[in-house]
Amino acid sequence: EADSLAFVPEIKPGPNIRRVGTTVEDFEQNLLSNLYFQRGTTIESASAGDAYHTLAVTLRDRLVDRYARTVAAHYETNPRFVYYLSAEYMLGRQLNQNLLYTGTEQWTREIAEARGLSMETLATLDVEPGLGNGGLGRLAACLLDSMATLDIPAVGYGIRYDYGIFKQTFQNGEQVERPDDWTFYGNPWEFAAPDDQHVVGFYGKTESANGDSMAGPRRWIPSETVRGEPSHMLVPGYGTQTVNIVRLWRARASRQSFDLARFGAGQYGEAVQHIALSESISKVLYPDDSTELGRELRLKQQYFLVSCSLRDIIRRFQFRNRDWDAFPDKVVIQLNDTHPVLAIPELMRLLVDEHQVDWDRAWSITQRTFAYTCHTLLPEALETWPVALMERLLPRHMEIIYLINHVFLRDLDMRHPGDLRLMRDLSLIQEEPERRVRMANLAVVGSHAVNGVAELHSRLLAETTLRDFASLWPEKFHNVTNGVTPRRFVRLANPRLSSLISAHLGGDGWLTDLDQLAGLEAFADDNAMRERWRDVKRLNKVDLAAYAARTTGVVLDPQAMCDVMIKRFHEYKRQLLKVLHVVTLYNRLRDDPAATVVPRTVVFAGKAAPGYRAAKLVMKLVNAVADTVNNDPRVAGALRVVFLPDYNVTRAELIVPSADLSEQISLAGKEASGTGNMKLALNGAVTIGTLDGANIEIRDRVGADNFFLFGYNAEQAMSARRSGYSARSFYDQDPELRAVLDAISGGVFSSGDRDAFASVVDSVLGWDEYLCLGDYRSYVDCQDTVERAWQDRERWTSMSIRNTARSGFFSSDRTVRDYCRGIWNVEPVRVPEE
Ligand code: GPW
Repeated sequence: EADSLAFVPEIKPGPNIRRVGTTVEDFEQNLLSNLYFQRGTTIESASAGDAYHTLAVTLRDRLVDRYARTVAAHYETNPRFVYYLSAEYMLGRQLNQNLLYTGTEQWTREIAEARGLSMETLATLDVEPGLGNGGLGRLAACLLDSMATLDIPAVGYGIRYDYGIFKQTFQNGEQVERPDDWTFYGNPWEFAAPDDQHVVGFYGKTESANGDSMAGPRRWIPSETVRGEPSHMLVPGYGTQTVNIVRLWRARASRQSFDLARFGAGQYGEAVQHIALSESISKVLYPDDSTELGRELRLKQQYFLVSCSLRDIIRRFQFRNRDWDAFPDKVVIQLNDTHPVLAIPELMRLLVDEHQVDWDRAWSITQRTFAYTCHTLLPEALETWPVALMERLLPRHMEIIYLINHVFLRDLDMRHPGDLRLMRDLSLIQEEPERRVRMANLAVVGSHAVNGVAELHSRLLAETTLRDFASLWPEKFHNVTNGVTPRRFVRLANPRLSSLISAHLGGDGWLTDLDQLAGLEAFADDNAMRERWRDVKRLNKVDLAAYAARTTGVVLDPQAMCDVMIKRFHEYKRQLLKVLHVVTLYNRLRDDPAATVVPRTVVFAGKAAPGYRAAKLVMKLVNAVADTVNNDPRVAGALRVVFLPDYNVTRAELIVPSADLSEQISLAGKEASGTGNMKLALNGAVTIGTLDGANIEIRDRVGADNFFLFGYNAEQAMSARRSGYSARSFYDQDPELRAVLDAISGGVFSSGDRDAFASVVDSVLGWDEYLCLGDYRSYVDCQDTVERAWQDRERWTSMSIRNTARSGFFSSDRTVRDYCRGIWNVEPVRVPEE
């Protein structure tokens, strides 16, 4: 049994762990004591920031107590752990979550309000760590929440970026990015763990350590090193004692990096240059979502994450275990897309070169340890790295990848002799036009399980993108449909709806057993319930309207239908199709101001990758249309368009509860799953959507009557593209569509400037990968059906209730259970109260 301090993971269990009290008096005493000792101030001289910080660390103290017991239970049980590796986490604000999870919400409210501090002020001071781009990062956070809630021993590993996803502002309707210095005032939720640093190498050369085989052991002599310094945030489960952690690595220069001689010579910039260069690795999150941009620093980030995390995992393994063959029994590593796939050659390197495990045994351990989740079907999102870059940056890893490939292709040739096409397509190395490493192929070859994130996505992966792998190893391929945590996205985001649900279900058991929502079904046609359901929506819309007025000056009508499209801006998601619909409505109102239309508020929110010109121009068009529409008295009262800037988790929690209509209009076959679609349905929004991603499963469950379906299905979209899709013909044949495009290109939304949006119009009229015009008529007609449905208030409310009642499946608890049974083969470990 390893017992030296160096081997102790996190907290060592012991008899002297301090426990927090259980009464409101204890809690108040903890607050006062933390204010005094942590902030060095008294209640009389405390600022709002002092109060916030004190509350945060006091809640953290309560979680530490549970965490210590969790570590003790895990130590005792020595279970199989899930290690979730992800380049992104979108955790959202922590304060309200931790108040809820520690059951101290009411106490805090009383204590704060007695001193004239509102909970809203405290919440505003809580900063959201924006360490991700969109769905992939938020999914990681939902899975962490559900793993803790289900008592699954798990650690999330990621990068502690100094700057998270940029802050979005608008100038002249164009997105302007500002840095997100999220730790400017400090981060009370994290613990630094400087004793657990690891050294990470880059560049340099390899040499034989014993013999001359590439199968090792070999020595890698890096020419550059940085230190990875971890800190962790606590990840509590809801309604349980389990507290897991998410461990984030930060790059630090080695101690000798400051060049004192240069500083003495007055060369201040040069004196710190080396530090800045090393630390740039964790400086900033790449703001690109679902596109690959192939920058060297990005590859360094990926290896940095992987190298630190694997050493940490091995250290934790060795704390309780000796035999390498037991590694896969104690460790499963889930790869969140291809960003952390270098973990596969890295584990091989550590086993073969540093722990003297022979190649074949190491490979068996590696394959049994890893599982890979793919989150896309877009070819431009599949990562590949130039062989030349890999050889320079990670020479030993490149040797290992070659050897993995060699053995894999040799076995492939035994099963399919002489099939050169197959060899070329499945090789880990792409040859043309330049030699590159295919990270998805490496992931599939090195893992025992591969999964897509919705049924359609998993099917299309197996039929298209990964077809040959799926026929080679059918048993490797799984589907695990995504989910979202009901704690954050219903209970915390929508307290009014939560109370109403609990009142009708006789308690809040649904928060950890979301299928219980089915019990609402009985009230779907109940007049009193419908009345209260509408009241909740209306009050939520009043809150949203207040926020919109304060931040954008746009005045919203809480009686109007709230039609929301909130997600990253991407051509495949087709915000442009939504704009075409808005302009259609605008044209109809201008042509006939007496037309009876359903009053509608269209809410957009989302960021675009800073270099994604097409998406940014669509964004500018949204703002231009909003401006024109909102300032035209002829449509006042009927149509409002608002773009809420800086979409993030906090903003989602504000918008989702107010939504009546959820826009999920990606071209079928392009959106892997979607998770915003689930959050909105759970909060009683009715979806208008295509048969894409998880929309299909949502429609299957809520019922075709409670879902507005339009557009091509995935097969039709593929064959339309193959058989020469002609956007022109739609333009020629549909006068309403023609009027819309003519208005945009004629300068109606750009003060007469015909050039402003010419390229947007050209992109849908020419070769449009996303078939916007092909789906236009079907979409607009479907929106007309939506309006007729809205006019029957009672029927709409019943639809809304049924959407909530039938969406229990989309809890991330169910997702985690699916992973546990189908892929991880892990068991919960119960943490005792005392
Ligand atoms: F391209 N997703 C994302 F697959 O948010 F890597 N960022 C990404 O870079 C990728 C996927 C990647 C999203 C998918 O677009 C969305 O459909 C899915 O619901 C989400 O990942 C979680 O699985």
